[in-house]
Order: sequence, then C-alpha cells, then structure tokens
Amino acid sequence: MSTSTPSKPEQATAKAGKPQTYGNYINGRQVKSESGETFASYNPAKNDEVIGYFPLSTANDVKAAVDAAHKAFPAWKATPAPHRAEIILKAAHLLEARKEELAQTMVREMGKVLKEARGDVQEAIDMAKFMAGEGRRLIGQTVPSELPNKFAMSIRQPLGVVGLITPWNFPVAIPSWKSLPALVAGNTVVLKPASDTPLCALMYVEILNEAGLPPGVLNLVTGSGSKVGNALIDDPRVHAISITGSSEVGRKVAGRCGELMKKITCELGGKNAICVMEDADIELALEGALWGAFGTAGQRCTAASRVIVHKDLYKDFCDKFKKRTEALKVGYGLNPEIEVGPVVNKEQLETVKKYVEIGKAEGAKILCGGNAITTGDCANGYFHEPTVFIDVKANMRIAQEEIFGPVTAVIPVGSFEEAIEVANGTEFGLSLSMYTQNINRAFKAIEELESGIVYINAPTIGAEIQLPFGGLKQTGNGHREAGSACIDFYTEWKSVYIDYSGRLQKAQIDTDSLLAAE
Ligand code: UN1
Repeated sequence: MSTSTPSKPEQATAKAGKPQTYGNYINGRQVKSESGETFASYNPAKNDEVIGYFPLSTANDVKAAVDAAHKAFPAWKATPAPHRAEIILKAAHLLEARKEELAQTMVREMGKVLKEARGDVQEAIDMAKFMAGEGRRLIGQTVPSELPNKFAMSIRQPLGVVGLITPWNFPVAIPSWKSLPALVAGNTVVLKPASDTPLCALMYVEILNEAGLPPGVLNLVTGSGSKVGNALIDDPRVHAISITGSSEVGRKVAGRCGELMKKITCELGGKNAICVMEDADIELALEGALWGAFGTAGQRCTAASRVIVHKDLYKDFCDKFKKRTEALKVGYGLNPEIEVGPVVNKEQLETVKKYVEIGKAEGAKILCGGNAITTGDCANGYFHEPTVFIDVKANMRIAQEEIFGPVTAVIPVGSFEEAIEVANGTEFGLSLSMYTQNINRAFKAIEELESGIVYINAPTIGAEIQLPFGGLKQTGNGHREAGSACIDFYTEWKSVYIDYSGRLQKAQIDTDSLLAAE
C-alpha cells in the first residue's frame, strides 16, 4: 500500500472512521519519511479495516532520528535522574488517563481481547511507576580500598543513543520495558516498532513526549526491519540494541552487533511448559493451562505451548481440557465476552496451520480444534480454533518449536523426574511451571527447571514488572528486562578511585609493605 503523507500529520489518537496517515516521530514531532511512501496497519479481526498509514522509512530517516537523539543526549544525561524520573511519573499518569483509548486501539490493531489489552497498557503504567522510583536509586557501590586514605566507588552512566526493536504482541508494554529504563538512566532512544502495531507505538511515544521529554530524547521510526532495523544497528552513534522478536531475527541482529562490538540484549523464542503432577489440584491446573495456552491466542513468548501431565490423571485431564477448550469464545476482542481473538496476520495464521499439519503428520492426536475459522463474525479475520494435541512425544516438532498461536501439545509422563526432564528438553528456557501440592517437589522444581521464570501452581504467563524477565539457552543472551536488573543493560559501570593521601600509592604492591609493617 502506498500513498503520499499529508503535509501536517495528525496527532496519533484512536479515532475510528477514515484512517489517518501518520509520520515518524523525530525531535518532538511527527515528520514525513523522505520516501513519501507508507504502509497500512490492518485490523486482524476485520482485515478490510485499515487502522492507519505509516511511513515506509529509509536509512536517511533513521539517520535523522539518530541525529536528533545524539544531539539531545548531553543535556538529557546532565539532567538529574530524579528529574528525569518525574517526567516518567507524569507519563504514568497520562497513560492511566488514556488507558482505555490505548487498549481499544490495541484490540483493533493486533487483535488481543480487551481485558488483555488493558493489561498490556497497565504493564506499561506499572513499569513507568517502577522506573520513576529507579530515578532516585540508580544504585552504585562504595567499597573499601586496600590502601589508606583512598576511596573506591562505582557509579552508573548512560550509554548514549540506544536502538530499540519491539514486537507486536505486547505493543505498549514491551516498548515501555525497554524505553523507560533507558530514559531514566539518561540515554536517548530511537524506537523501531513492529509493522503490525505502529499506531500503539506512536501513541506511546507521543504520550511520553507530552509528559515533558525534551525533543529528540525519544524518537520513533517505522518501516521494514531490513531498512530501518539494519540502519539503526549499523549507525556508529547507536551504542546498544535491545530486541524482542523471533530467534531467527534475534540471532542475526546479535551477530551483527557482535561484529560491531555493540551491547545487545535479545528476548527471543520460548517453548514453555506447564507440568501437572498427580498430586496437583486438577481444576487449578486446568484453569492455568487454558489461560497459559490460549491467552493472547497463544501469541506470547511465555505461552504454555506444552502441557506435561502425569499419567495417573492424564485421561481425566484431557477430557476436562477438551470441554474447557471447546467452550472458549473466539471472536472480535472488542466484544467483552470474547476470550480468544485472532492471530495477528495472514502469515501467522499460515504458520499455525502449517504446524497443525506437522503435528498430525508426526502422529499426535487432535483432541479439539485444528482448523482456521472462516465463517460468521470470524469470516474476515485471521482466526484459528484453540487447538489441543494429545499423545505428543517430547521430541516432536510441535513440542520443540515455537508456534506462536493457539496450539498446545499435551505430553504424558510417568514421574516427577521425567516431567522435569521433558520440561527442560528444548532449546529454549523462558518460563516453566509446576503444579503440585507437595512442597518438597515445588522447591525441587524451582531448583531444577532450566528457565529464567518459574511458576508454582500458576501458569507460564503473567510476569510482573518488578522482577527480572528473560530466559536461558536460546531464549536470550544473558540480560534481563524489567525489575531493577534491567538498569544493568542501559548503563555502563564506571569505577572511581579517589586518593587523598597526597602521595603515589601502588595497588597490589604497597599493600605488601603495609602488611609487613604490621
Ligand atoms: C512476551 O510475550 O514477550 O509474562 C511478554 C507475560 C507478560 C509479558 C509477555 N507479562 O506473559
């Protein structure tokens, strides 16, 4: 889709009706792309509804955004962190005031149901309040020096301009996870949002600017990964990249950043599992499996795409899971009764369909679902039935590869030990859950499960922002988002030694003579 952009771009709001054309957001205002071309964002539940037109940006647009961020950096760095935090707190209140508008836009733009869309915005509000507090911490260390009359401490300093590449599945929450710690720590930002959710991202960026960020501190450029993403990564003035996305893209970005010696944090795929032991509260586990597998139509990095069930309650669990899954209401997320929305786009629907075929060909049995929905209210959208495979073997592709849709694989096991082994038996390590009433097993699971997030008697989704978020193995590269831990990525440590002895003191050497003199 290609149109020309208007000379005075609209302020980003959630107005229904005739779709507007929006700009990039650079140096405190919307601006056109030099390409003059745009792409459309569509409603995945009603694919004839255009949400808006957004710039198909070029490397020069990215350069303009990095110019602005680079220029804004010294003054932003020099602004006391508690003052930066005040702006972020104000943004929290503005996000609260516009929560419903943002949530409804999100439902229209990417399909998650209204309650969950409100939760997504709430996650950004929580993050803003938490990071506002961080502005009065940004904690360093003071430690004793080994020499007399010498002071030793470490402080944190911002990196400079950081590039953020964000996905469509949490279109407000994830930009907040990345941008708010970056900003409170004194960095300036260029954000490249997913092309499925540019309006949510633009509204978020405008709200932050309205809260009082100086022009150029937070910028946004829309367009393709190959043009916008690559130009951002390659710009020598961009000191760090944070990306949430597919493993395939993440690996490429991490490789390029490695060559350029840039700091990079990746939050990539998952193949999360809920383990249900024979001593579990089965009703609780069922509720958890339903929510974990089909919340956000399975399009969460944390989705429970495997359910590992002890053989003693396997049959009972499967019977009940079928009934509960078949009762889920699928449809347009703006209707408050709907529990499962569409998947985000045609490509994603094709991926889900492909994996259903793979599962069948591998010999797994379909317990319920298995088809795209093409009739009634769902006729014009990318809907797929919530689908449960049973009798799945741990090494099947549907039990190993991330599907990112409303499909889960139930795997029978014979023991607690086998459940742990199967849960750990993938290349990913984001979120794992154990349902058991036995406290010893619960603690054993906390110790043995190989994932960045462990839940006991709760599903794999629903992390809170005050704890670190991220995964082991192929899920990430060792960094964490959210929690106080996220500050580590967005700051450099500076170690400072202050010698007030008035003479040259030699560390590691004079220490010997000090000891000898005792
Ligand atoms: C993601 O899917 O990338 O824990 C993020 C959860 C949400 C965040 C998911 N709070 O499920």
